[in-house]
Amino acid sequence: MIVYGSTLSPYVRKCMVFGAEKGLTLELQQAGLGRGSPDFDAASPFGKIPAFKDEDFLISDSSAIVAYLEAKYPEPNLIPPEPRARARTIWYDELADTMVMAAGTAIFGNRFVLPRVLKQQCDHEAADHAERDLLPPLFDYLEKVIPASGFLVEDRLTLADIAVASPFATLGCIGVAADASRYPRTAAYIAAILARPSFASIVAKDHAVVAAMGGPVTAPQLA
Ligand SMILES: N[C@@H](CCC(=O)N[C@@H](CS)C(=O)NCC(=O)O)C(=O)O
Repeated sequence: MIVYGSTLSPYVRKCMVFGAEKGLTLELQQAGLGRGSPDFDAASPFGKIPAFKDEDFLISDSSAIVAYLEAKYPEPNLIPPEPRARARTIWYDELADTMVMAAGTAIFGNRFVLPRVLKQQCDHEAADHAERDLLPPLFDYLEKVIPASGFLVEDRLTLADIAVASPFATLGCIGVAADASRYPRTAAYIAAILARPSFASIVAKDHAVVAAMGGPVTAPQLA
């Protein structure tokens, strides 16, 4: 099975970690931002990453991909069958994919992707606004809901933890993180999830890629 994309994308990393935690072997093929094979183009009609291929089956969208993997390889389950736990898992996946990613994209996009990768003008005010105004309510919320077990749903690892932690792995590559003095539970939770072997090997490579490309751009400039 092939995942197309770059693990700097939280959505792509979510799929790779989900597969790893299930004990699956997923091959990563670089794609996105103009790169990609005909299969990638066929799988992702709007060129977004991740896309996915399993034999003759092509699909894109991280949530569609993990739903497919969960249905095809039900155990160990990472999307709980129990109705309430399943609904809460999907809530956290959506929260990550929408609200956390809105903040994350504004920050990572303007401080790294636009200036370093695409060599385009970036909007520092948008990044600063996201860090100052969009992230704190999310951290306030996580601080309230993270259970003592360190897992968001059923006191064990589920898609909820993978989806929520993944954007913070990307932000960590440019030095943006939950302040441990203000958000101790959230900071410890994110660190623990990202320390799992399924995340750690990927995140180490992501950090190296970002550093090799010059790290974040935080002063207004045209790269
Ligand atoms: N809902 C999609 C979002 C995918 C997405 O927006 N990926 C970004 C990278 S983080 C992308 O491909 N951006 C390039 C573009 O929009 O052209 C998912 O969960 O996979």
